[in-house]
Amino acid sequence: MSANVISLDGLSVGSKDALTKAMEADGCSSSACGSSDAPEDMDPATWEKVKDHPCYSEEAHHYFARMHVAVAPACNIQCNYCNRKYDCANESRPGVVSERLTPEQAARKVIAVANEIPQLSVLGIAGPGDSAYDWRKTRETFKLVQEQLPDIKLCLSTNGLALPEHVDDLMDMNIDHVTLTINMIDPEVGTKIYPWIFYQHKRRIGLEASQILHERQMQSLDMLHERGILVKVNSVMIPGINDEHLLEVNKEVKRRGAFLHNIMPLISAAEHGTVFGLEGQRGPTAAELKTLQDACAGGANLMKHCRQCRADAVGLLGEDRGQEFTMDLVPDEVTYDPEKRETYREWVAKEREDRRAAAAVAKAETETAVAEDAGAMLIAVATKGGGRINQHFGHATEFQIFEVDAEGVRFVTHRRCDNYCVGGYGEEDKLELVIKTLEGIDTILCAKIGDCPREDLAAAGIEAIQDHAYDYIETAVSAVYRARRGLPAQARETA
Ligand code: CLF
Ligand code: SF4
Repeated sequence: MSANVISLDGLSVGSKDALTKAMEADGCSSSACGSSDAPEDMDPATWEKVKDHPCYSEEAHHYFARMHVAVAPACNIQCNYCNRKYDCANESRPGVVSERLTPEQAARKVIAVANEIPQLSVLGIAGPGDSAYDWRKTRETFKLVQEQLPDIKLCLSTNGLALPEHVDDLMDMNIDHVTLTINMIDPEVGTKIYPWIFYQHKRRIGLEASQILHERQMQSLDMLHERGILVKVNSVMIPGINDEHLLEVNKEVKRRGAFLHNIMPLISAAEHGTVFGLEGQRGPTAAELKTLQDACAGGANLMKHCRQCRADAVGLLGEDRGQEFTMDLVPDEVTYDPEKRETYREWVAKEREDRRAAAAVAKAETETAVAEDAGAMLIAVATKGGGRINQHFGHATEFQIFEVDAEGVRFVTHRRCDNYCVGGYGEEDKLELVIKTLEGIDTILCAKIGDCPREDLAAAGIEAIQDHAYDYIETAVSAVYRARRGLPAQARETA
C-alpha cells in the first residue's frame, strides 16, 4: 500500500508524515482537544455508468462529489411528509429551503463549482418540486450544462407521475441515472401518504389518486429499465403506514429491474408544518430501519450511504459546501477549466486500484488469522474522503460505520454528529452527544485525537485509535479486527 496521499482540496501529493504535521499546524494540537460495486460484480457498460457516481456506487462516494441545483419548484402531487415552503422531501432533508435558480444561473454555478471542486462528477436536480413535472426548466438546465461541461453526469429525482412523457428526452440527453420515489405498490397504502395528485389537468383524490400514481410509477420504472437507464428507487419509511409494505416494494422494484433501492427514514417534526409532523407521526428508529434493511436481503440491492442531501447541496456526500457557492459568490462570467478535474480522475483511477489491492491483502491476512466464527465488530471511521482514515476526531461531522468479520470489511451506515472541536478547542457538551451517537461502537479510527476526548471516550467504553492515520479504511479496520479477534500465534500454528 502506498504511504503517499493526495489532499482532496488541493490535489497536492505528500507523505503521511508531512500531512500529519500539516494537520497539527492547522490548529489541531493533540492536547487541545449495494451495493456490491466492484467492477467484477457487473457488466462493463453498467460499471462505466456507476463508477464515478457517488450515489450509485458506495466506493465512488469516497472519491466523487455531486451538486444539486434547485431549478424546478412546481410539483404535481402532495405527500403528507412535505410542506411546499421547503424542498422536496423525497430526496432532501425536510425543513430546508434551498436557493432557487434559473437554468442560466444554474449552469454558471455548475461551472464555478467544477472549477473549484475536481471531485465533482454529477449534477442532480432533486427538488424543490418535481423535476419531471417542471420539465421545461429541468431540460433547459441539463442542455446548458451538457453543452459546456460534457464530462458531468446528469441525474434527476422524480415522483414519476409526469416522467413517461419525457423518457425520450432523457435518452436524447444520454441521461443514465433516474431516481423514482416509490412509497407503495398498493394504492390503499398510498391513500395514507398522498391526499391528492394533479393529473391530466385535474386534481384527483383518494384511491383514484394513488391508483394513477402507482400505475405511472410502474410505467416509468419499466420504460427506464427497457432503455438501459439505471433506476434508483427511493422509499420513505413511515412506521405504521408503509414500513412492512416496503418489503413488497423492494421485491417488486427488483423484479422490474431497479438498480438500487434506497430506504430513507421519515424525518418528521411539528415545526416542519407537514401533515405527518402535525399529526405526530414519528420516523423509524435506526434499529427499525436496519431491521427492514436486513429483511430485504435477497431483494433489490440497498443503498446505505444516502445523506438525504439538500436540494442545493454541493460536495462529497458527507459534506455540504453549498454556502461557498451561493449565487452572490458566483462570478457573472465563468469559463470552464477541465484540467484539474482530468488530473484528479487519473489519480483516482490509480488510487482505486491500489486501495482494492490493499483491501484484498487485508482480507487474506484476516482469513488466516481469525477463526471463521470469530464474530463481527462495528468500527467507526473519521474520513473526509479518498477511502482513508484522514480526519481529525474533533472535525468529524459524521462517522462512517464499517462492519468487519472473517469475511471482510463492509460499509454499513453513517452516523451524524456535531463536530466536537471548534476553533481549536473541544466542547464538552458536544462530546457527550458524539458519545451518544456512537452507541454500540467500541472503536473509532481517526487521523488524530486529543488526550481529553480520548480519555472521555475510553471512560464510555470506546477506544480511539490514531495509529492508522492515512491508511486505507479496509487495511486499518482489518488490522484492528485481527488484533481483537486474532487467534494467539500458538493456536494458529496448531489450527
Ligand atoms: Fe443527487 Fe439523488 Fe442524483 Fe445523487 S443525491 S439526484 S442520486 S446526484 Fe444521493 Fe443525496 Fe441520497 Fe439523493 S445521497 S439524497 S441518493
Ligand atoms: Fe413535496 Fe416532493 Fe412530494 Fe412534491 S414530490 S409533495 S415536492 S415531497
